[in-house]
Amino acid sequence: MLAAAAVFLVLVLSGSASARTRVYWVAAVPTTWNVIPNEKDAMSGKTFSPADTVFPTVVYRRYSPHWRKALANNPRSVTDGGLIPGPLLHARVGDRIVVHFKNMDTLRHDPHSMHFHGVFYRPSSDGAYIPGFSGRDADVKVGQTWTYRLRAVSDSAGVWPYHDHSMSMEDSIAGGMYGALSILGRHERRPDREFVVYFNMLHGFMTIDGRAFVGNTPIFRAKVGQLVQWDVLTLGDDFHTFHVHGHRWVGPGGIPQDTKTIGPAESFRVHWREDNPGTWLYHCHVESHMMDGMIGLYRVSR
Ligand SMILES: [Cu+2]
Repeated sequence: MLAAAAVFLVLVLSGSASARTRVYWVAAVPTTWNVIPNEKDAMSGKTFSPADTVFPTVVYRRYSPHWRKALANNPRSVTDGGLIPGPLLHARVGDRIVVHFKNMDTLRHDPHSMHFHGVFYRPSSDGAYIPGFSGRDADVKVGQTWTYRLRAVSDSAGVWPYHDHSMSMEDSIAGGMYGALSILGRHERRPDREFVVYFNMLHGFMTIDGRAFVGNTPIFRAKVGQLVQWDVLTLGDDFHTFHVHGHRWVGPGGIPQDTKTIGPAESFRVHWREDNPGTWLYHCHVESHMMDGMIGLYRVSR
């Protein structure tokens, strides 16, 4: 009887038997980024030189505990493995998320921060610069650290952006300093494949995950029968239209869709059970954006 009461008490106190604390270590770091590593637009045949496509910038980077070792932000299968976007942060409804952040911006020497959409937090984890109100969470200077404490609550399931909201926010976002949170419902099944499509203008090109044109943007891969999830996000000033060839998903009201528009700081995820093998295009369907680089390949094998 006493044991049963103790178990009950533990369950009540923890909220859920399966709730976890997810701990991430992230830093703002300088890097040299190439928007078009193969220096080519495969569709038009136009070529570029590194003078057009390579530039120094500051991005979010995943680290091992206490920032001992710089790590890859994401697996190749999720974003093509580069440093744009930042680490994909995973959680499940009920979890606590702890993000330890360090400013290592020795390029611009700007203050930075992290501001998260979609989750519960106190003002000291907001990361947004508010004159006279905000604290160090919004103004992490070079060499300093801050810990953001977040909770994935019942209305957090979905995909959400995070980004710099310090005084240097505009330059930071324009330089590729953004990432995504991917939060599963309490009992939701994990997809077999997860792809992040981050639409943004970068260095004058229209990019997906910081790259422009087929052959540079991520090549996403899946197998027939797999549950695939596409996480679609954008920041900056433009609206985009997400489109994947040869596939449809179920939209609001149960209506099938193969396009969905997205505005600045909006985000969504779509799912399907893969059933159509082949090599397909995914792209922004705003025509000029597609021609300026927002297009990539999706390969489905049997
Ligand atoms: Cu677009």
